[in-house]
Amino acid sequence: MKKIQPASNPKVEQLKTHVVDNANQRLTTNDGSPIYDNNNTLKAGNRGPSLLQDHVYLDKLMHFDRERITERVVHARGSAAHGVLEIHEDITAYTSAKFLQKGAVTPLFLRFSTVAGFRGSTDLARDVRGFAIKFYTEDGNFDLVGNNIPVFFIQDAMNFPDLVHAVKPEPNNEMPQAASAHDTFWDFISLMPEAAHMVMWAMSDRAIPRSLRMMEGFGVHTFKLVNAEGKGTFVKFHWKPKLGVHSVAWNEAQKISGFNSDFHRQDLWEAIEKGNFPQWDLGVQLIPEEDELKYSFDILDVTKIVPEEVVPVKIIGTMTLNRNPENFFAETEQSAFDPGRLVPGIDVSDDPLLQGRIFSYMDTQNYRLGGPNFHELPINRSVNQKHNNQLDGFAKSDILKGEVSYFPNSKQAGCPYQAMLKGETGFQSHKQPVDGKKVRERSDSFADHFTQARLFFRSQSPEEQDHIIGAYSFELSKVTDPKIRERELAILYQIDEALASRVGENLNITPPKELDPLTLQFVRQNHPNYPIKPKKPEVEKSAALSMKVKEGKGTIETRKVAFLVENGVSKASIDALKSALEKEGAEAVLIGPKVGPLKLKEGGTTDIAHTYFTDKSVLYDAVYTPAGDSVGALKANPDYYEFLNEAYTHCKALAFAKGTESLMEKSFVEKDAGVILEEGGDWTQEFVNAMKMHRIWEREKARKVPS
Ligand code: HDD
Repeated sequence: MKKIQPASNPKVEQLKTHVVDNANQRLTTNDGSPIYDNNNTLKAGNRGPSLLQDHVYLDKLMHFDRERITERVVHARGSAAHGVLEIHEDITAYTSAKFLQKGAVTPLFLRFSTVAGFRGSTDLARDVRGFAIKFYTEDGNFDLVGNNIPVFFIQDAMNFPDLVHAVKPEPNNEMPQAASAHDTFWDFISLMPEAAHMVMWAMSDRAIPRSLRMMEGFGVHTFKLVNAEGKGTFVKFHWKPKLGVHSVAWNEAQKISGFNSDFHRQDLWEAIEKGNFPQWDLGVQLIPEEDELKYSFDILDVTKIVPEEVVPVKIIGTMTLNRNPENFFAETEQSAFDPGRLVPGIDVSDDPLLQGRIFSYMDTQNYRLGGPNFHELPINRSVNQKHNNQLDGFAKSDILKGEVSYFPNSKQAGCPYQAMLKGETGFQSHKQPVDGKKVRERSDSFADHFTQARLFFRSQSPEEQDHIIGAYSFELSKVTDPKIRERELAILYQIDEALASRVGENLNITPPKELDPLTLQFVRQNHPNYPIKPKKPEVEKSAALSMKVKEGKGTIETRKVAFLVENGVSKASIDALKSALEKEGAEAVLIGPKVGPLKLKEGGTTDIAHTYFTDKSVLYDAVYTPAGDSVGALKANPDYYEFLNEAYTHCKALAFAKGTESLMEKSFVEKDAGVILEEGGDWTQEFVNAMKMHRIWEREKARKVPS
């Protein structure tokens, strides 16, 4: 991975002016008065009652009592980092946006999130991941508030509060936390076939990423690029991770949630601290305005992708995350994203979900951050100084100079002036013709809910399909109302018969062949003539939708390999694999019986920071047993066997140094392509190659990976 030093940029410099460094400083009150004693309240006598005049205590407690703010109504759990976007292709023909011009380098802040859980919930929930980016461009902030899944559950913003109420913990008992596996979610979903496509993604391994650094990102909606002549081009934004797209198994995800619920947050933080800066390519799918109605699907319908085989993704730039926030609350928590933050050269399309979002985000930030001045918070400030006549409000920090705060004015020579008055461009909405009656209706071009869900399912490898079936079976088994299960199976039947019957088998239900009357009744509210014959799709399969690593394509950069050791382990045996892994950018982590020094066979000690008490195989990508006088202790260690067995079940690569093979006998590890023995040949390379495939999929026969 290319290690780029975090060069300074205008946003970094701006933030620096707000950073407070307490090193070598005296303690003060909030008003700067030096504090003499920070241990004792002011009392009438040292055993007497406290005094109300203790302004030092009042100052401290008044602030403490107000430390918490309202968490985000969705996407409350998040982790973020600073970075830059560099553009290396010329797309001036499509957009005048300055930050998308070849050679432009733009500072940005990216916040990843889960959707349903509260702020303190686990990172490994089965959920969509938010992928929200604020670009600090010279023309102001542009926010691309996307997800790691390219489609959405609903087509119209009117349904958003209902969707969120259905998936969040149920209102009577506030259960379950950060999980969609409950009645209300599936009740709603089984009445809304428009969600079928996105639910398929959410039931796939995409919803349990191995790392935030190994996820794709999508702008999701169709947006518009606008060039200097005012010509519009529809666009879909894609972020393609340099480390590939990878996930954990559901069984692992649930265990990781117990062993380290900050797994993704810590992984992102540590990668950046170590200089392993995560990178994504920025890709665009460009659709000429003339082609708006050309496809079998409607490009304004957010439940549809534009298959990459139909419109290729053109790579135009690279995003690098290269700096952790200085302070979680000030930056990550107070960051306020809004799809309505647009800059010249980019505009919204008529997608009714996108249109509805434009209101919701600004409104929620006003509430969550306590008033209309949230854009003056350091993390939200544009790098170009804003100039307008907006005044006052809670927590105003800009100090407007002079007596003029209105437009037009003559006292300040008409300033701040409108761009048009000086022949400058400024933000101009794309001049698209609009004609229509005011109606609350849904276009019938939005009525095909199953073709792309089928495309997704049929584009998956057999193992990925098994995981999807497992996920539906898990979630629907948690649903207590049998009618809801049946209603959902009727939807699955419309997508793919085999999918429906395999999930049905696990639930003891024969899938109904027709949609449930309640579901139909609901769909006909939007489409009175439903069912409407879908158009023939352009493609039946799309290779880009499968995450399975193509032979020879993988990388093991930043992957972590557990070296299982006990006293007496051989340093030479450790080093043999360690150096091979480090050459590939991976990391060897010794797991020993206790923290502190561990005796080496060759004499001397090595320091152990990770132990069998704290670290489990689910936190690692592969496992190695080095040789030495440690074999006896390993043989007697049940934690060692738990480690091996779990790594094996989760289809990870395992290596055994010469003399440790016998340890396999007491485990249920069986020799296969992913179990590498140190016996002649280039075993370290074989191990690296096995890891590059991410998982040893051949090992995964049905039910080998527990649900
Ligand atoms: Fe949303 C937050 C992504 C539809 C209303 N949304 C939020 C965040 C992400 C998304 C990544 C977290 C931003 C952050 O890190 O602070 N939302 C999406 C995507 C959608 C989508 C990709 C569909 C394509 N959202 C959507 C709709 C509405 C909202 C239709 C309402 C009409 N979303 C919100 C919100 C949130 C939010 C209530 C909660 C916290 C916040 O905005 O800042 O306004």
